[in-house]
Amino acid sequence: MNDFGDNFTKDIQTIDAAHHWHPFTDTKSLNKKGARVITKGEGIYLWDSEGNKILDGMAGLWCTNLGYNRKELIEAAYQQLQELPYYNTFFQTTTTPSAQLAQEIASITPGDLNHIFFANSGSEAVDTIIRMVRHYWVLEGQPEKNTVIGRINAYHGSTIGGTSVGGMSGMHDHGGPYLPNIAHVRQPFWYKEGEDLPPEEFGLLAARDLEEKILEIGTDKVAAFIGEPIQGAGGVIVPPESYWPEVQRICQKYDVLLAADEVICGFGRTGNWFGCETFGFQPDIMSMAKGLSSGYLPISAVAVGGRIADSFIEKGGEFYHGFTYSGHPVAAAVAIKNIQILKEEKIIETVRNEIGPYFQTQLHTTLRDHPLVGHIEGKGLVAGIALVKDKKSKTFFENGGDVGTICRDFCFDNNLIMRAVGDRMVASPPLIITKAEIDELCARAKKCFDLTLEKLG
Ligand code: PXG
Repeated sequence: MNDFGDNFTKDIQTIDAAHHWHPFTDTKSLNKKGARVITKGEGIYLWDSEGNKILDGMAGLWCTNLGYNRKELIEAAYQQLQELPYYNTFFQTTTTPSAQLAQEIASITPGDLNHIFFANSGSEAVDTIIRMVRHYWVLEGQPEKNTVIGRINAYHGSTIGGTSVGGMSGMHDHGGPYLPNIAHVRQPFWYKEGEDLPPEEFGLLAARDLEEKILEIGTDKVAAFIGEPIQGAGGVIVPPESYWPEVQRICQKYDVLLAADEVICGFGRTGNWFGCETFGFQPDIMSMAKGLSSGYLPISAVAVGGRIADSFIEKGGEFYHGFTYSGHPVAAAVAIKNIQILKEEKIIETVRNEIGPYFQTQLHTTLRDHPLVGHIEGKGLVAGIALVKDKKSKTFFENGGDVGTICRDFCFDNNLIMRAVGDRMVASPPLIITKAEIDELCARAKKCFDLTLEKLG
């Protein structure tokens, strides 16, 4: 039985299987079992059509930072819908929310990232960065400085541009060939690729792979480097502290623009407004999405620093780029309210000083000694947990992501949402999570890790 009548779940699953093609999903196997129908959310919890209450340890897809059913966000959207549901910003017009949101974002971004270009998704923001940095060098009289460097195992979205600079080999196998003049360097994945070096030494080594690549391609040919402060979809890879300052030094030395993809790290996830602040570097340009509106409506932005913006404004004339919904007034109104709540309730300070450290400590306390857990890394309210075959000798499972998938499925069946990335379990709960809820998350995770171990025999 459920709240909706006996056949509700089945009926939705049937039409879903017949007509709804899901992203990143094996349709055949999903259709066999039927998708779980999510019907309601409140705080950090979701409910499905069977009445199960689920702890959302992923904040949707790393985005519902203020949790579900925040009345002020809903009210902001409703009011703006009544006032002006849509107007564009292409042809010499603006709207009040889009102008105000641009000002608001400029006030929270570090350095001189004061010019804000709006889009609707993280992927579009990344594509915008690719087009902007390449055109910047055209405006500066160096049209051949057009290679963009990303990293192996980075995720920057599913559009052609995002997939190209992203470093997921599986994605490159689908739908290519991808953009020319893109290169990839190694990731700062100390636990798996640290070569027995102390983390700080390995951080420098990983950064210097970028230097080698720039020199190999030619300093006059590299436009920009793009990276997530913490790789999210790649499994929550937290770089050693030496990594980002060294990347910044290298970019400055060779006059390569530095782009931060803050789609996951932005808006408090790591305990600061942006991940670049947590890791001590200043990008020339950054993308943001997800937490910008707490996922209530699709909106993303690119914050552009003075160097690039001034060149476009002074020399560029019209930049042929934009989206119908760039600066959508309803999404912008929600984002303004979202930022206001983050400020008024000091949520980011709380993540930095109290709830983030508590989350990391509790994860360690609960899971560190578990036979399956090789390593736990995280910052603020995001963490990655490596599952290993043998803890002492640090032996990884041969079969890639199978164990992660088993564990993820146990979580799902036990009303806890955690992501599996290969053999890494990932958590990224809403920023409003309480200490008691963190305890509950950890206890449920432990139970599911136990079930996984049991199943592996
Ligand atoms: N950059 C980063 C760093 C991201 O994490 C994007 C760009 C693309 O954003 P859009 O809004 O176009 O999806 C992302 C998105 C996962 C998962 O399973 C992660 C993302 C999206 C969907 C699933 O971890 N990140």
